[in-house]
Parts: sequence; C-alpha cells; structure tokens
Amino acid sequence: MDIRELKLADLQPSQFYVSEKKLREAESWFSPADLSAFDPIPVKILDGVPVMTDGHTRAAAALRAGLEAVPLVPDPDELDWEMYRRCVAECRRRGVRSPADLLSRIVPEEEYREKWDRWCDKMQAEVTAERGGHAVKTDWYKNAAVYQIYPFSFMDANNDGWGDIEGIISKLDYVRDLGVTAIWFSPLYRSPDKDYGYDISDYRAIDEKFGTMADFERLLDECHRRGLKVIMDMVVNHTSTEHPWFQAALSSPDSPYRDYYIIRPGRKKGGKLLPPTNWASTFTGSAWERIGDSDEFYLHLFCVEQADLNWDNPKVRREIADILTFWLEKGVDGFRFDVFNMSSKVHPLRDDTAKKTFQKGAQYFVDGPHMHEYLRELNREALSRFDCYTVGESFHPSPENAREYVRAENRELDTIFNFGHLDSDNIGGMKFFRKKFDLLQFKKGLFGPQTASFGEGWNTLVLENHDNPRCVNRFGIDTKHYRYEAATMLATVTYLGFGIPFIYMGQELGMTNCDFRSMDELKDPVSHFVYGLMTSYHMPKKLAFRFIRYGARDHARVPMQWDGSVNAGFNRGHEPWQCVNPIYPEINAEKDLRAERSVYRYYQKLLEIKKTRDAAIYGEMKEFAPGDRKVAAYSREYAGDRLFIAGNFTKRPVRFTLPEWVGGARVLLDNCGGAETGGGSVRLKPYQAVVWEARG
Ligand SMILES: [Ca+2]
Repeated sequence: MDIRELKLADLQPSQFYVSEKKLREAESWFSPADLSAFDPIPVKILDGVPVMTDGHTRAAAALRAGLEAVPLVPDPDELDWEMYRRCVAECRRRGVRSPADLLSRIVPEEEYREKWDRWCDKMQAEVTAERGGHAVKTDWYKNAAVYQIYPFSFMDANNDGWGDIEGIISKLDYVRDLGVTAIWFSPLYRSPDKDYGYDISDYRAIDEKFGTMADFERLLDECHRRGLKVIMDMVVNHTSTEHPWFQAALSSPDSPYRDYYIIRPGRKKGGKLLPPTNWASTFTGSAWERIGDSDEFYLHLFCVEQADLNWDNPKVRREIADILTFWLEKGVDGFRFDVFNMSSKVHPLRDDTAKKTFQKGAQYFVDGPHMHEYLRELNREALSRFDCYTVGESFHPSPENAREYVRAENRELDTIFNFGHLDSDNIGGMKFFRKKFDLLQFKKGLFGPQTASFGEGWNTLVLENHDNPRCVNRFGIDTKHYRYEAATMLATVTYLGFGIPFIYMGQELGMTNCDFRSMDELKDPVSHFVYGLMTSYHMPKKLAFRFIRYGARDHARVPMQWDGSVNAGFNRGHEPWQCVNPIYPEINAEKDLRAERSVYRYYQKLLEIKKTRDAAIYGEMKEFAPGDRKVAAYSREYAGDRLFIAGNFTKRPVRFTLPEWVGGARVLLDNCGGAETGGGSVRLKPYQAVVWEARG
C-alpha cells in the first residue's frame, strides 16, 4: 500500500504532530533483532512524510509493520474513519490479527510501552506548547473497557477492615487479565465518609485509610505499567461540610468563601423560620440546613454533610479547573464526574410547585442554564490541556441535553452514563419499589442512547455500579438456577452495543446481592433515610426492610469475594467495615476461575471481541424485533464486518426468528453452547446469548 493512497495530501499540515526528527528517534529503539522479526517488511520511513497517530499502540504497531502513516485524531470531530479502516485492513492483510497482537510478538509489552509512553509524552508536550496549551486528543477511550473499583471493599492489605491502595495493587494482575484497559476508582480522597467518599474534604489528598499520596503514585505507575488507564472520580457538585472552604464560609459572614456555597436567608412565616425553598434533598429531608442559630441556610441537594458548591462564582470554577489540573499533571487519564448536570442552578431559587410527595425542585438545577457553558470552560481551562477522557454521571438529563453533553464538536464531555434500562424493574426510577421486569423498557433504555449519540459522540454501557444492586438479582432473573447464564447473557447483550463497557468489581464473577438480616448490616445513609421515611409513614418495619433490601446500594458495597477463606479473602480476619456476603464460600474469584463455566473467563472472551472487532467498536447498532418481550437482539455493522447479538431474558427456551444473513453466519460466542440455528430461526435456551459473525 502506498502511503499516498491514504489521502495524506488532503490533510492540513496543522493536523500532523510528529516530525520526521521524532520518527528517527523512534526508529532508534528498534533493535536489529526487532526489525528482523518483521522480515520481509522493514520499518521504513519516507523523508518528509509525517506519521500520524490515533492511539499509541496502533501507531507503534503500524510503524513497525512498515506502514508509513497512521491516522491522527487531532480532534474527535476530525477523525478520518475511512483512513483508519484502511490502516487496520492493511495490518490484517499482512497477517496480523490486530495491531496489539503485532506488538506483543516483538518486545515484552511493558518494556515497549514504557518507551512508547515516554516518547508520546514528550511529543504531546511539544505539540501542546505549539497549540497554545491544548493537547492532542487521541481516541484511546473508544475501544476501552473500564473496571470500576470501590476502594472501601476491594482488598484490605493491612487487615484493618478497610480496603486500601496496597490491596488494590496486589490485585492489578487480576484486573488486567480480565481484559479491561482502564480502572475508574470511586473516590480515594480525604473524606469524613458521611456518604462513603462522595463527601470530599480535601481534593488533593488521599484518605489515610486508603494510604498515602506516595501509595497512590505507585498505584498509578503500576496501572500504567500494565497498560491500564486511570480514571478518577470527581465529586464537585458539592463538598464535604468539613472542607476548609465551607469551614471558612461558616467562620464569618464576611468570608469570601460564603459565595463558594449557596447560602440564603430563611423565610419567616407566622413567627417560624422556614428554609429558603421547599425543596427536598435526594438523601434526607429538606435540601436546606440552617447555619447555627442564624437566619441563614445552606443548600445540600444530597446529605446534610454535602454542601452544594456555587458554580456561578467564577472563583469556584477556577478552583475546580485547578483540582483537575493537579491530578492530570500527576498523570491520571480521565475523570468520572459525579451528578455533573446539577451544578448550574436557576436563580432566583424558587419553590417547587409541582403536586407530588417530594418536591425536589429539579427543574431549578437539572441541566441548568449555564451547564453547557461551564463544561466548555472546564475543557478550555483544564481538560483540553491533557489527553484525557471524561464521563459524566447525569441526573435525569433531557434527551436533548444528553446528546449535547457528548456531541464531540461541543467539547463538553466525551460520554455520559445512561441508566434508563436500570429502571426497567422499579417504579418511576425509585429503586426500592419493585415492579415486574419490563424488557421493552430495558431495551429502550439501553439501545436508545446508542442511536441518539451515534456519529456525533460516544456512549457508555453499564449494568452495575456502586449505586445499584447486583444485575443477576434483577430483571426478573431466576438467580438460583441460572446465575452463570444470566450474568453472561446480560454482559453479552449490553457490552457488544455501541459504547464503552463499564464493569463493576465482582460483576465479572456474577456476584449476587447480600442476604442482609437487619438494618444494622446496612451502612448506606440512603438506605437508613428511606427506611426511616417508610416507617414514619407507618409502614410495618418488616415490610420496609424488604423494600430496602431489594434496592439497596449496600449490595454492591460488601467486600469483594476473592476466595473461600475468612472474610472471603478480603483481609486476614479483621471485621470488615461492611459485612461479607455469607454466600462467599460458593461464589468467589478463586472458585469461578476454576469452574468449568466461569463468568470471568466468559468476560475475557467477550471483552476480546469488544476491543478488537471493528463492528463491536465502530459499528452502527440496529435493533431487531424491538417489540419482542423475551429476547433482545441487534446487529452491529462496520465496513463489511457484521455481528448479530441475541439474548433470551427468560427462564424458558424461546424460538426466535433471525434476519436472513444470520442464517448462514458463524457463531462467534455462545454462553450456553449448542445454539440450534435452522430454518431461519434459533432456539435459545434459558438466558442463552449468541453472537453470530459475517464478513464481506
Ligand atoms: Ca486497610
């Protein structure tokens, strides 16, 4: 393939960022032995021809394969898909399954990665300087797979009952071997833990129970050495009330920090002092808390100990940009923004006049008037100065706003989470109130955002996180008899869609909900608040407990189940901060990895397809049989590469009609085995998921 075929001539010089000099430097790390491994394809670089890159690995691999050009993605909206496709095709033509495979044949991955990273960092710094401080944004996140770690409960190395950084490091090989490419850490910052890490009192410090900053830096390094990117949680809608800003705000009515928060005088009615508005917080009673015995209140949309920041104050936004820069300079690769779309409030703040039990005032802070503007500013001031990825946890955004947040050309966020499908087994999004599982709602919630953002932005795919019960205990699943089948089916149907898979720790083992015996075993303040509320409305305690146990966030927060030893191997016997799920001798990592039917090993196969298959990454998603109440099915297609995915959501066999082309297609993945295709249809066993492939 001639390099000029890649339409280089059509590109503007500003789109190149690798000089020939740099290329020569890069060439110097290939030993003659490395090069001979490529025989008869020598690595050659033509004078004056720039190499462009859309990802470290891919660029290096192509370079080594003798390809002179790899596409660059200076900005996501300028991506040349056609060029990318041809590049990958060329790798394939040379008998290499994927660029990553090519790489692993030559030098030990870690040694290579280190050299490459150093080179890229240097290059990135030069280009960033040339571009007035704005970095080149690569698209590494597009074929990423993210593993979420809730540090409290992952691994307790020093046996004090709390998970810690040392513990995480000891399990990084386990995480890497699953096949993920990035880790999102729930907050590791200093926190009084009123909301378990989501109430931050120092954004630049690691909490003592997890370790030290030096430990964190080692964690970052150990992740990077294994090719794992690091995504930090960022909770900046509110701070802990123990944060020095809030303490300073309280210290004096004249403190400039008062304007860091949303502080308003109360209203006097009939000799009584009422909060400034009637809003109810999501976690506890009124969203306003009186400041001492003054007439003023501060706003907290969540816990009393989580004071909302005033984003309309430019100094607050500057502080946030500086915090992001602090972590980016340390080398983290991205952020997950907690409830990001509540930060811009509508002023003046008014009563919620909607006729419902809880007046939350959502219309005065969800997708607020300056939300888009503030996100763009954070990009300009911090995010765009590094090659970093962002995902926003949104709080019920409107579909229009959801699209705008991720539209690449807007430069706001790369992705947001979409949770619509997770409400398909509860009433009105209230997770404690169970309803009969509705597959149509699940499909609409899962597939809708995939078509809405396609071609404009990127997407994420979620089944679990630290705020949700375990997926195998939901969606009407018969967990007792079909745990393995359901765990693997849900993953297949969810993760082969358009977007980045997010996997919550333990999900890859099919971990189940905990059989909590009493409220004492639950730690989450939300569980206790809602329980208190229910009983205050005279709901019998037993019944209230049943509701709580159905939807509690606590299920996901019990210690990770590593093996059958004491405390599931989470530590060496100290009582954990949160009780261990008594089922652990039966469900744990060691046992799953040895099992004939291993959820973990199935995830490995699934993620391999997800990360390397063009159709699974870039393909357009088309839903099939959207009205089917038992089966979810869709196709992904990219440049002649086709996949078809179907999953049975019931515990009974189902016959399902297939599109014509699938009839002759090869089965690529099958969680139960023995898919019976014939006569234009397939007979799916209970919770069976099948993936068919066809090329050309
Ligand atoms: Ca510990």
